[in-house]
Amino acid sequence: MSIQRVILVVILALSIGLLSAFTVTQTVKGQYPSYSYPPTTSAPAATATPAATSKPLPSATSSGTSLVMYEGPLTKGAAGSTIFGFGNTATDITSPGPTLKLQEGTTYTMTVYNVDSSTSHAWEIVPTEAVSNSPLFGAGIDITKFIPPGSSGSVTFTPNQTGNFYYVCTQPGHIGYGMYGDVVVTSAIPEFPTPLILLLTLAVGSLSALAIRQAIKTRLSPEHKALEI
Ligand SMILES: [Cu+2]
Repeated sequence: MSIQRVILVVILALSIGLLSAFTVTQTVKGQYPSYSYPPTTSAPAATATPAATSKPLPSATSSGTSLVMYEGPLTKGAAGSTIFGFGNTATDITSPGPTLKLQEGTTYTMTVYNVDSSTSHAWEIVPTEAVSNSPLFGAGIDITKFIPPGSSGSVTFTPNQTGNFYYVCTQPGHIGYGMYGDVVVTSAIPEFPTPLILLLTLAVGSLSALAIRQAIKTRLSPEHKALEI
């Protein structure tokens, strides 16, 4: 085998290595399209511990990661029709409410306290900023019968889809009164960072070339073995 052929084989091996790494990367990316590196490690926004009050305890059996939100009249920023909202605590209710950060595949139990003294509210996750009778991930609390003033409700759900969604109150007109917030669901699987992809590409390409070089060397005739390839 001539040197030229060996070089050709090495180039071919490098190309195969590059293509393999690229294919693996693209496959992984295709499976987890909406993920960004570094992974979001921040804790879910709504993790405030419920205030020790006389409010009734959640009726649902709790499981998974516990989340708590409060809903009712705005504690700040009320203007025009914007009078209701959501908060991580009973004394920090805003419109829009705090962004709820969730991870795909994690089970959550959300408890929502209605701290309003006179108006019933509800809570659900929806794909658009509109009331739905079919909440996303089944994440809805009293969406048709509503949470009475001073009471609370719970729901256990597992996001099975990444993306940007919303949580809203289902009482007619309450979205217009300010009762909405963002929901961000991220994947649990991290994407390969670009430097790692390059390193992997180089490693696979180099290893392929090295293996082929060794294979060729062992088959060379004695006089060709003296040549360095
Ligand atoms: Cu409401």
